[in-house]
Amino acid sequence: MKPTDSAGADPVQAAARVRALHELLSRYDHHYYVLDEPLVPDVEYDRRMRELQALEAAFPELRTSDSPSQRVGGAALDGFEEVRHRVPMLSLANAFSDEEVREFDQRVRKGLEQTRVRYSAEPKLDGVAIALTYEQGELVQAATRGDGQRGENVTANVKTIAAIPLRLRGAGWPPLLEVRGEIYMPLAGFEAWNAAAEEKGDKPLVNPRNGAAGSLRQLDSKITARRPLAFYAYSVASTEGLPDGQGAILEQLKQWGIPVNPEVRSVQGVQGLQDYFERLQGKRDTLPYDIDGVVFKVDALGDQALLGSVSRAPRWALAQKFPAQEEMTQLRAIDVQVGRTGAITPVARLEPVFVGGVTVTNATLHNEDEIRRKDVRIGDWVVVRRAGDVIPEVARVLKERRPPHAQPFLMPTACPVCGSAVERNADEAVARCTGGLVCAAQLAQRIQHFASRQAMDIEGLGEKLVAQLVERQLISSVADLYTLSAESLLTLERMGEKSARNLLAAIDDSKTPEFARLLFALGIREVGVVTAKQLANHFRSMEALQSADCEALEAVDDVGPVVAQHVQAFFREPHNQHVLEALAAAGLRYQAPECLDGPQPLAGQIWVLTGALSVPRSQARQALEALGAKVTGSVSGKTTVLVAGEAAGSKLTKAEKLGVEVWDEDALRALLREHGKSW
Ligand code: I6G
Repeated sequence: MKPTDSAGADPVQAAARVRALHELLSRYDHHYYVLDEPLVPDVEYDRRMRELQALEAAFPELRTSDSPSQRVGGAALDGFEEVRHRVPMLSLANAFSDEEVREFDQRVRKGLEQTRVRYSAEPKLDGVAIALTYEQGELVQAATRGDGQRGENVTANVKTIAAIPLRLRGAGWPPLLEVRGEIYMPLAGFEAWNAAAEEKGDKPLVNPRNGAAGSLRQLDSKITARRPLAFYAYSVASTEGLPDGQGAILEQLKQWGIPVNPEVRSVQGVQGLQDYFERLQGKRDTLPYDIDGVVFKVDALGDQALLGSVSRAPRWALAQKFPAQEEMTQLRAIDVQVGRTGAITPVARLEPVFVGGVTVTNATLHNEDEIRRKDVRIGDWVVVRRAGDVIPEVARVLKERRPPHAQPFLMPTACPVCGSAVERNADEAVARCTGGLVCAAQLAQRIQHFASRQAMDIEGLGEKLVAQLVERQLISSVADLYTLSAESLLTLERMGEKSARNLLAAIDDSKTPEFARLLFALGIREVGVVTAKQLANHFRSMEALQSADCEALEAVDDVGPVVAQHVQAFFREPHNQHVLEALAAAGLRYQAPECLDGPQPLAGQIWVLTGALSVPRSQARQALEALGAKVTGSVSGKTTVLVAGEAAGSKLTKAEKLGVEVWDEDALRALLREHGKSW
C-alpha cells in the first residue's frame, strides 16, 4: 500500500482513505495489544499513523474523536473533572496466607451450599484501576477509582493509550458498557524510559506503578501520550446483556478488542486456587509487568449475586498478596566486598527487615555511581527491594527522613582484604582490587587461571584441589605453588603419594614457560592469550614490559589505552612485584620468544606431548611451536603426532586406537636437529 499524497487528495478520496486508515490502525492495535501477535513492524505502523495525521491536517473536518491519531494528546487541561461512578468501584478483600485462602473458600462453599466451587483466577497487576465507559461502542469516558464513589475524569489521557480501543470491534456490545481494569507500565517501557531520562539528566520514574499513576495525572495529555502505558480489563460495572461467568465475560471483552490478561485461568476448588498462586509466584519474575498478587473470583454470576458484598468489597472475590517486595529500614553502614575477579561491590548493612518473605540484613548498592545517583548516605532511611531470588538491593532513599548525621560514602582506596590499591577506569562503573596475585578473595580463581592449559599448563591442579590449598592456607600466592612439598600435599583429601608426586612434577615442569604464557598466566585484566603474545613478542622481557610507558604499550597491536592502563596498574602494585620476585626466587625462568621469522615446516600440524620427557614439557612445546606446529593437550582424530615419553598412559592408548602416529623423544630430537633446533 502506498501512502497517499495528502496535499493532492480530493475530499472524497481523503475521507475514504481516512476511514481505511482508522480500520487499519485499529486492526494493528488489536493484533498487538489483544492478540499479542503484531501484524507489522513498528515503522510501518508509524508510517500509517503519519499518513493519517497528514490527511487530518489537510482536511480537519475528517478528524473525529475516535481517530487513532487522537492518541497523541490534545490541549492541556486546568484540572480534572470529578466523575461520579454509576456503580461504585469496590475494593478487594486481601489474604496474605494459604490459611486465609482456605477460609475464603470455606465461606464461599458454605454461602453457596456447594462442595467445590469454580473460580476464575488472574494476576493482580500493580497499576492504576480505571473505569472505561463505551457508549454505542465508542469510548466516551475514562475515570480513576478515586474513593470508589467518585473518581477523576482522565479521558483525554486514557485516549492516548494505544492498548485501549477508542471504538469496540465486532458487534453485540450493549449500548452502555463500562469496562474496568488496570492501566500499567510494562517493565521494558519503564526501563527504557528511565534509561533515556538518565541520559538526558531528567528525574527517573520511581517504579512502574508510580510511572503509570503519574502519567495518568498529567494535565497535558501530550505528555501521557509519550509514556509507555498498557491496559488489561478485569471486570464490568454491569453484567446485563453479557454472558454468564467471569471467564466468559472476559472472553467476550476480548472479542470486542479489549485486552485481557493471557494468564487468566478457570480453576476448581481450593487446591486450584493454591496451585494457581504458586504457579504465578514462580512465574512472577518472568512476567513483562509487575504484579503484587493474584485475584480469585467465584465464576458464576448467579453465585456472585447470592454471596453479595460486605463493607465495600465483594464476598465472592479475594486478592491473595505476595509478600511485600519493598520495605523501609535504616542503613547502618556501607562495607565493600571483593569478588572473585577483584570487583569491589559496596554492600549496605541494614537494620534487619522482613521483605520478600525473608529477613534481610544486607543489600547490594551495586557500585559507587549508583550510590551517588541515589544519594545514599550512612544512617539514611532506605527502601529495600527483594524481588524473587534476586539479591536484595537498596532501591531508593527516603530523603525526608534523612537524619542530620547521615554520612556520605567514600570508596576505599585500598582493598579491605589484601590492602592493594583499588583502581577504577574512567569508562567503568566497577572499582577493582589490583592485588590479583595476592588477594585472598581472588586467590583461588587466580591460581586456577595461572595453572590452566593456555597459561602455565600445570596438569592435575583442578578446582577442588586449588580450593583446598587456599582454604588450608598452604598457598597465599601463585609463587607458593613452587614451594609446595609432598608432605603438605599428602595432608589433603583424596591425595595419594602418586598424585602428589605427579602434581609436583607438573609444577616443576612449568618452571620454564614461554614469556607469553607467563604473561597470560599473571591474569592482568584484559590481557588474553593473543594480547599476551603480542606483548611478549614486542617487549621480549619482563623488565622491558614493566618499564614501558603508555605510549610504548599502545604501540603494540591490539593494545589500546584501557589495556595499557591495566598493564601499568598491575606492575605498579607492589604486591604483584613481590610475587614476580618470589616466582623468580622459586626458580621460574621464562623463555624469551623465538624469532618467528624462520621456516615453519610443521605449520598446520597438531602435536600432543605426553609422559615424562627428559626436558620440561613446556620446552618441548616451544620448540615445536617454533617450527609452526600447534601443540594441544588432548588426542583426537585430528592429531598429527603424539610424542610419548616414559610411562605414557591414556593418551597413548587413545592415539593407538585412533591410528595416530606415535613418536618417542629421540625421534622428536632428530626432527629438531634436522631443522637446526634443539632444546
Ligand atoms: O480482578 C480485579 C483485579 C484488581 C478486581 C479488582 C482489582 O482491584 C485492583 N477490584 C475489584 C473490585 C474486582 N476485581 C471485582
